[in-house]
Amino acid sequence: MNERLHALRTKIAGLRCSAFLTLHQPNLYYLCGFSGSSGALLVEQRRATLFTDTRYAIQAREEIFGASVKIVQGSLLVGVGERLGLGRGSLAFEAEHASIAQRKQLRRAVRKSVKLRPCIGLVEALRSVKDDFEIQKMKMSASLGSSIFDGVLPLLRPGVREVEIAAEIEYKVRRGGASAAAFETIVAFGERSALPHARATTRKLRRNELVVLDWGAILENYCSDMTRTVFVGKASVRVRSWYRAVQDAQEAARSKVRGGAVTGEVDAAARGMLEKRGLGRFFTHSTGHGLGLEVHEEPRVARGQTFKLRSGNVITIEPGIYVEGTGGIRIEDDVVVTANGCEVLTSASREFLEL
Ligand SMILES: [Mn+2]
Repeated sequence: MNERLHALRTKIAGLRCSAFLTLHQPNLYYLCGFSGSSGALLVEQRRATLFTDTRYAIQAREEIFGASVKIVQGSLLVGVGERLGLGRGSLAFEAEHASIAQRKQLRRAVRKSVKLRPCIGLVEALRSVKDDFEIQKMKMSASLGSSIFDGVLPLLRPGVREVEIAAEIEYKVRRGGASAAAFETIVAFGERSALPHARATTRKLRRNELVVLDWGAILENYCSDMTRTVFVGKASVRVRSWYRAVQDAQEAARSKVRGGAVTGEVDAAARGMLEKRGLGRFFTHSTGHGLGLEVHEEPRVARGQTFKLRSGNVITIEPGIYVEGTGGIRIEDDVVVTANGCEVLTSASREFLEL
C-alpha cells in the first residue's frame, strides 16, 4: 500500500474531486517513485496511473510503486483523457505546475462533462513533513555538503576567480556521490558578496575581502543548502561585529524552531537581533525556506508567515546582511524540526574564519 497516495486521496475526496493529476517531477517522484523528466500521474480513488513515453519504459517499470505504468505515444494529456473513466465529476490539477497551454490541452483531452479544478499545494503540504527515511537521506545530503567545506578553504587564495571556486565545490560535491549541485553554486568575493544571489564571475579574490559560499548537493534526490562566509586577510572591527551579529541572529532563529512554533516567529527572532544591532535594514530577504526534493519548498520562513512547524519539517535558517559597496555576510544551516527544538544537519564550522 502506498501511504502517500492514500493521504493524497483523502485530500482529494475532501475537495470533492474524483481524481488528481500532477505533471511536476518532484511530485511524481514523491507519489510513485518515478524519476524521469516527463510524466503525468493520474490518481483516482481506486487506481493510479503514470503516463510517460518510450524513453522511460524500462525505468518506469523499475521505479514505480503504487501505480501502473502506461507508455504513451504522443501527448501524455491525451493519454490521461482516454484513461479517465469519469463521465462526470471533477479532476483536480496543480495550478502552479500547469502552463496555460497545458490547461487548454487538458480541457480538450477530457470529456466536456468533467470539471477541471485548479488546486494548489496538495502534494507540497504532504512533502513538507518528512518521514524517517527522508530525514535519513537529508542528513546524508547535508553531511556531504558540509564535508567539502574544509577542503575549499585552502583554495581561497588571492588571485583565484569566483568561477574556479564554484567549479571546485561542484566537483567535490559530485565526487562525494551527489547527482548534481542543488542549485548554481554562489561564490562572491568582496563587494560582490553584497548580492545575496550573486552569480560566480571571473572576478579575482583580493586580500582583505569577505567571501560568501552558498552551495548544496542533490544526494539520492534530496537537497542540501548551506552558506558560509569567511574573510581572507585580517578583518576590521566593523566586519567582525557584523559577523557576530549574523551569528547571533542565526542562533536566535534556530533557538525558536520547535514543533508548534510559527515560522513568522522564527523570522522575527533573526530580524529582531539584527535590528537591535542597527543592521535590520541590511537584512533584505527572508530567514529561510523548506528543503527536500526541491531546494525551495514549503514552508516559507518569512516575515508574517503563520505556518505552524511540525516534527519532520526541514527548513533552512539563513539570515544575512548586505552592505552595498562593501560586502555581505550570510550563515545558513539546514535543520529538522523536532517536538522540543531542532536538529542541525549541516555541520561545517560557523566560527569567524580569517584565512
Ligand atoms: Mn537557502
